[in-house]
Amino acid sequence: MIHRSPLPDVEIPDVTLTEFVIGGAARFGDATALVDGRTGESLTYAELRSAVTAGAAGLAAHGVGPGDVIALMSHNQPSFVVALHAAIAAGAAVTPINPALTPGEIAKQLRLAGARLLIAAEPVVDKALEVAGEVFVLGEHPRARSFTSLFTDGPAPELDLDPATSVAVLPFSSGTTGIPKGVRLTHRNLVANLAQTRAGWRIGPDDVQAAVLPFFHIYGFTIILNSGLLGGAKVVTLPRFELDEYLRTLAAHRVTRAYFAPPMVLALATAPHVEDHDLSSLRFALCGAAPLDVEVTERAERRLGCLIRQGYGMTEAGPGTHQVFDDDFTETPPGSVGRLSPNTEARIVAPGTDSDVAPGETGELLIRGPQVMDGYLDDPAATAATITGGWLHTGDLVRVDDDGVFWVVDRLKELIKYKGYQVAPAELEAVLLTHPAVLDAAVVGVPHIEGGEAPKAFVVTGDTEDTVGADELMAFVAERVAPYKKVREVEFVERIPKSPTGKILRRLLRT
Ligand code: 4UU
Repeated sequence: MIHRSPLPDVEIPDVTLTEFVIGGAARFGDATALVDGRTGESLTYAELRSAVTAGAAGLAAHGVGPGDVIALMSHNQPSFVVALHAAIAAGAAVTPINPALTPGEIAKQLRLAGARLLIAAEPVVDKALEVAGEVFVLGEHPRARSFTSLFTDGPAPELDLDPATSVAVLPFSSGTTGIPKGVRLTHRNLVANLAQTRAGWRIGPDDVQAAVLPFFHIYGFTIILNSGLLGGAKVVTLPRFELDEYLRTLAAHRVTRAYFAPPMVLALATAPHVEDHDLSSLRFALCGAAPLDVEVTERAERRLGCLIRQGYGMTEAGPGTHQVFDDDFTETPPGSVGRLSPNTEARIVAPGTDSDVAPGETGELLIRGPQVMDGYLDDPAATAATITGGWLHTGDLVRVDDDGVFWVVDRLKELIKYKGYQVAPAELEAVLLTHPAVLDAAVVGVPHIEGGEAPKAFVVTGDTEDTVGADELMAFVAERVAPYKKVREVEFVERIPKSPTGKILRRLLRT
């Protein structure tokens, strides 16, 4: 059975992402588009548009154009947005990089993405210079040219690109299995997802969006940043989540729409002094990227004075597939992820089969719609395993009720989510196997208070068991991966359970 959205299909304009998102900037003119919540630095829509044009013209003069990939590594700040849309308006695809990555991890993404230059935030320029050929800095740095020094007058380049086939953004995701892969999101994928979500959420010039979740991740990118700009809202950026600063920012900017990941909701539910802040402007709060406990949600709602509902999606779907629409925000049960977005179809199948489960039963969610990625970069095998007959395999177990409301029940895929960030077990296993004492290794997610879940490694050391301890192995991994990917528990075992074909049987390790 194919499930469909209760909303009618929306039209998907045949334009580039940047034209769609800030092409209409003239309508909002002198309204504030972006404010740095920490420094107060701000840009109006008119200023954003002219900075993007100057940046695009400058990049084009520098030789950047369609077919090129530009890497962007920064925390949330207004200049991230200028660089992002300038690169896209120059015709390039942008691969966003998490600034927490180690130099080795950054080098790998640059290489896989085929990035020709890297635009980096000032605090991570030194790391960028270790691994990238050409680095521009957002801000100033003694060893790197500033991105704004590229700006030139003159029109943005005329682009001859097909929005349906040209990649706009290339985020990395491990999907249902394996190591992180470039996700080819075309202009059309992202324009579609923005048009789809707009149908369910009324974001307008009176709205103020709090943007602390990172723009380098698809949730921050599409749902928070670009949805906000499309609607003409004021987007207030913060570089990281610090509870007191966050609450002060909500109050000072009279934020109307807040976007959370589960650790933020947990912090709001348990921290003192939340009520000391005037949060009366808040009308909408969304949480996504990982499972959220209903009891924690209710505690946080009472202190915020605003309902919290969940969003769901994945990088490979640009990301949104389900929404709690503004119109049914109150009635949609907490704990659910709402209904299908327009132009989005779903099936729920028995895992590993192509058979639909009986109504109300739990199974793997498959998604079909214009937001589903064009495929993984340079990986036809992974693409073919993930999209079959036009259906994207989410690797999530869900059920749907009679009202068309979906519930995420469990995760079938091997992916671990630490604070909502992707951690790919295969990546950590590969690191562990480079340790001389490790004969075999398997990594699974285990419950973790702060992170929701965290990586635990099962390790076979054979005869050398006495010479390598858990702490040493954890330190070995920690030196090689970003902090959020750290292995936080190690168990030595005699062997790793595997299927006859050699696949790790992770379910057996999790119990
Ligand atoms: C249980 O995390 C994301 C996207 C988050 C998102 C999307 C639309 C948040 C709000 C929104 O409106 O993308 P990825 O690719 O990093 O991770 C995708 C995976 C899913 O497959 C699922 O396993 O993250 C998990 N996930 C969730 N799990 C995402 N949202 C939820 C959720 N409950 N609400």
